[in-house]
Amino acid sequence: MLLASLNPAAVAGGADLSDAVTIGDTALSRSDLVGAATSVAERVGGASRVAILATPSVTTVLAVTGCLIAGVPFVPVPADVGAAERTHILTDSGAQAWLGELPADTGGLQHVPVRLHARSWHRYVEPDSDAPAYIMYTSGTTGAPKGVQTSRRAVAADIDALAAAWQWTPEDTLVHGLPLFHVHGLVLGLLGSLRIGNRFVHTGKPTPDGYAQAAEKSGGTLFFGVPTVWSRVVSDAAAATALRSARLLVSGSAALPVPVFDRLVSLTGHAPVERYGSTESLITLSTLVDGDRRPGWVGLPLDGVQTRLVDDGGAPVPHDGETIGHLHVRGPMLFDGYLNREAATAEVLGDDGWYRTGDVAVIDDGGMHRIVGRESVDLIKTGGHRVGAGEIETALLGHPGVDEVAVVGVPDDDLGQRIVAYVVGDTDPDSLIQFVAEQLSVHKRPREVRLVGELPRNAMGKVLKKELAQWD
Ligand code: MCA
Ligand code: AMP
Repeated sequence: MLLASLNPAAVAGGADLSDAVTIGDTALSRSDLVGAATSVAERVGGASRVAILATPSVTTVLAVTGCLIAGVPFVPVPADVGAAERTHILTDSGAQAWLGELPADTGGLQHVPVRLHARSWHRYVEPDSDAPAYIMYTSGTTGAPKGVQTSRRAVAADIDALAAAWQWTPEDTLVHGLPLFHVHGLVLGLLGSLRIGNRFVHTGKPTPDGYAQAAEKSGGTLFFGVPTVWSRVVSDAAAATALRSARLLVSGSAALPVPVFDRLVSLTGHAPVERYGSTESLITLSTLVDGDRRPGWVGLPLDGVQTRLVDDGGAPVPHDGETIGHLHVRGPMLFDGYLNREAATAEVLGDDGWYRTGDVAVIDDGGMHRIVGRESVDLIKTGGHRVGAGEIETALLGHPGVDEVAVVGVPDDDLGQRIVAYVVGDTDPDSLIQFVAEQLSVHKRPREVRLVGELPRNAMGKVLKKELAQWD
């Protein structure tokens, strides 16, 4: 059973937990979860796909859980989604209804409410493990986001492999405040907890203070964060000190700067575990709770994972800790392709099961991996969010005051990279930032828009983005 801790027979037989999920001031017991989510399942059963506005709320938890009980694939929609992105996700996914919370504009879809106090004790047959669990939209280098189809088997395999790597057990209390529309917060944090059977505490936002309080008041043992979160934690000595009582701090979704790693060690007493993955592959590499946690390195292949490092011609490169190659991964947690995008799927996922990650890496002679960077400058990681430069450029070109545009990720101490748009045109920067926020997700807004006379281009007319990124 995918959500093993919610087995109705076991819960009815006494395996309840009064605070299985806590978000803000609301706690749900396991029997609340089973009863209310099964009632959701009854209302969505038979739908082919539903959209869930994935705010950090118990409504989202019940909506997601209900879909997994009924075997209805759900489409998590970013809580801060704008008009163009929402229309694309709804149209491309073919979602038939909004389940739970509603966005300001429903796009004409019907609404299925989630009722916190409704209960059903119907027993559903566990859906086939090959069936899709969800479709999650993620940005590529160009074009609109693609729907990543992930099976129930992949989710279960990834959580089990992480549980082995981190000695994650029902005794843990997992804390995070990350969005519930990405793999990190939703799949690892929430579904991981419902599979393993540990307490789950969501802090609303991943603030240092929220994490410190969850350590002190909720007895948090396992804390998840993107590097921006850890960087903010080490800037707040009191919050960092409160995390001394934790068992394990885990960082992922982007590179953790070595100075942040070192500061975490000195302030919290914990060397963070780093792990690496993507929306497409889920998590494939991690350092181990009882192994080497080396700053700047993301670890060893998880159970069932194989990796390979190849040069531009596809030939293997040596595992000497220095030679850089393209990283490919294979394992039971990989996605089943992009929805409606056969060609795009074939570009990254071979018939032999290898996924071309788009990351460049080195591997040492002990099998430890270090991510060196991305193949493309057009995929930006900002605060742990993956954002395609092309998607923002397309949005900006839709503004009447914009003639030409190039979007780049500029190194940023807090966010890893920050989004900067260079624009040729006649308009004011603030209105362009607002325009992007209305079209796409708010977190895709450029931090800065710089108006320029022309963009640097090569003889073929292609914008020299590497040069632009250094104009800072
Ligand atoms: C932001 N603000 C802006 C702009 N951008 N205001 C004007 N113009 C802008 N361009 C505002 C924000 O709305 C916010 O306002 C304030 O400035 C601070 O913003 P920010 O610095 O972004 O802080 P934040 O809102 O606190 O967000 C930082 C964050 C967030 C909490 C780290 O980026 C985050 O939740 N990241 C996690 C992403 C994640 O989960 N990734 C996993 C992907 P106000 O305070 O009023 O709101 S899954 C993945 O990668 C794979 C599978 C893996 O390996 O995990
Ligand atoms: P996303 O699709 O949001 O899932 O982003 C996946 C990408 O995030 C990967 O392809 C990497 O470029 C990056 N990433 C994830 N985890 C790490 C990590 N621990 N270190 C460096 N980069 C990472």
